[in-house]
Amino acid sequence: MHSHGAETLVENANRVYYANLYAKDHRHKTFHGLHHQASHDGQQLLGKEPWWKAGVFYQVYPASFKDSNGDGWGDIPGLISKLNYLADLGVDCVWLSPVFDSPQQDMGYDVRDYQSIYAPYGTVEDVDTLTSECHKRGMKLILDLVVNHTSIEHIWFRESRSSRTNSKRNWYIWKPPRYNEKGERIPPTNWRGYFACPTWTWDEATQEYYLHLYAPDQPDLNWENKECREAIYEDTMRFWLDRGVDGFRIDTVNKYSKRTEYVDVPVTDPRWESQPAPEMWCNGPRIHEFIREMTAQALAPYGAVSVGELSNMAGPTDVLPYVSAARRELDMVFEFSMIRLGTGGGFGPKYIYRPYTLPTLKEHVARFQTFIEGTDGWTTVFCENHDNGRAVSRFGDASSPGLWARSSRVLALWQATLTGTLFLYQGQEIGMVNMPETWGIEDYKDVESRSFYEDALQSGSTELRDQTMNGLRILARDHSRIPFQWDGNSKHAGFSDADETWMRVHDRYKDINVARQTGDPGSVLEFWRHILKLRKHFADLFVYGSFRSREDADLNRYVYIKESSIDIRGRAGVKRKALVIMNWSKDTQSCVDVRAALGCQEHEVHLLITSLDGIQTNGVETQTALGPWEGRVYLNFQPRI
Ligand code: TEU
Repeated sequence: MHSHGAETLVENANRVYYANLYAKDHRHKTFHGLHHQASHDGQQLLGKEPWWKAGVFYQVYPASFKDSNGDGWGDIPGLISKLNYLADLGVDCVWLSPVFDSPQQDMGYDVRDYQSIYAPYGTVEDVDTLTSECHKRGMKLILDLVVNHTSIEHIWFRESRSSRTNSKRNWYIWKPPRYNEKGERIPPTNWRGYFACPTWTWDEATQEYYLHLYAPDQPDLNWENKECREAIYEDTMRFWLDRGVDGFRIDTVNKYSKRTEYVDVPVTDPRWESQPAPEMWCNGPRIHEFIREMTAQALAPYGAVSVGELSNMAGPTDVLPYVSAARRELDMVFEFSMIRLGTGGGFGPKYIYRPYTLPTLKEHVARFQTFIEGTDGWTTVFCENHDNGRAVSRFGDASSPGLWARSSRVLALWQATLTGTLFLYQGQEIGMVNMPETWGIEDYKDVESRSFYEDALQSGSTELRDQTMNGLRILARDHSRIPFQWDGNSKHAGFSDADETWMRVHDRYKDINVARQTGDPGSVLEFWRHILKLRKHFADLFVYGSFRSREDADLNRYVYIKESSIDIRGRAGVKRKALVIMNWSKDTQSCVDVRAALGCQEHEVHLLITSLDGIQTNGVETQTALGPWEGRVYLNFQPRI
């Protein structure tokens, strides 16, 4: 326990600390914020490391961010008009989801032309302006590279399907039909793809099937074909890097190399004719060769940053080769085991909700926090993107009165204290929540949601239909795709002044929006802004520190230690440490023994932050119980600013 005197000392130190930090924030704001300064306590590491490790990435979903021309779709000029907002938040790099010309069967993940822009988003020149406007503000820009497949309308596919002898026939994967014992034509294999349909579509004109892991409108490119690979490097990557973008988020990066034997997989789900077969296309025999070639030929010459999307990974040993620096494959990857929690698997039962407990979540996080230790690999931190429900609705408490903001701040504290490169998804910083439960299937626009729902309807089982709808209400990709909430007074939450927007604006926009939260120190937005600064300031702990979980089996408390490679000033051999303790429940929970956890004396413990009222830390002792959805960070040293 604190003696009264020591407690006052700690409180005073904290008060002075925050006063200084805030004064500094305001001074620095004029030149783009504290996060761009690299000369702080604990930031010695930053000089040696590439910018993207401690950089904060922010994903923009262009259709829903900001509409500048009143057509109900977001656009690039709209995004440009909000770049100051992103710079002020502490963003270092904008990741823009696909804006290329596309028939929009899968929201631009079906590209018709890599070198032009879907007209409602703007033009190639708008992307150039976006790049330079980002650069002016000290931010980078990465685009979304979708090169596992194209749209069915891409010229390459139109040529490929034009005849069996066309020179681009082998740029896609074509196979002859099989016939069953009744003499009926059946697909080359029994594989089921990601959007609740078989992976093969019959082409009447040329009498063969083509492969598509996603929708029938998204035929897979054949990476086995060298000319095709070269065209991908030239027409997609070099084209945009030559124009000045800083790199790519690379879609479905571990699916380019398919297993070469096209054979049936065992029946694991007898409800469907086609069966999940990710082992036939994930991490295939030539995948590392392809990625190394791509990096060597198209990315490395430009110093481009890359973050690849991996799915269906067995575990860290499979992930490491992709991100080991010596192998020169990818800078970073997204590994999905945590973000998939609650789903019933990627294929048939994806939207049959599967409850899980906090220890399971902790286990996934710990695995992908620690797997890089002692290696030359790197990891990423994220809990939202355009393919998942909102984090506060899934992991926090979006609906109990009073707990939405508290749990949103705890999730911010969690993300901002984890090791790796941090990715934020638009709206996460204001605690945007899932679509209201009262909205019906007609408000879900996503091809995946629609396909799974349709599939459930076709099964004739009302139970399956209801279960699917229930799962969609929690997990659907649509939740993250509704318009961004800028303010509570304007039409469509300030997103657009069109009569109608492409997706409905959330009913709660009057409560949850940027204008309302700006300048309110207890708001989710200001908490994010603040904690991102702390993350940078204590980068040795939060970005680069080693991760040790504690209380693994605790169902409500989430506790871990981050340890720096740097000694406490003046105490050789004693490492700087942070203890993160969060209450992930609506009930009060006891605190852990902070002193013992940090292995130091009581007077050496410093409370860095509590999520309770944003930055207000006064009066919190190390032994005080944690209120509902409260998180704290303690240090074993006196922080300096
Ligand atoms: O997603 C790839 C993917 O396989 C999944 O992670 C995705 O979440 C899907 O829902 C699986 O069921 C990428 C894009 O992020 C996604 O938006 C696209 O639909 C997909 O590729 C196809 O391009």
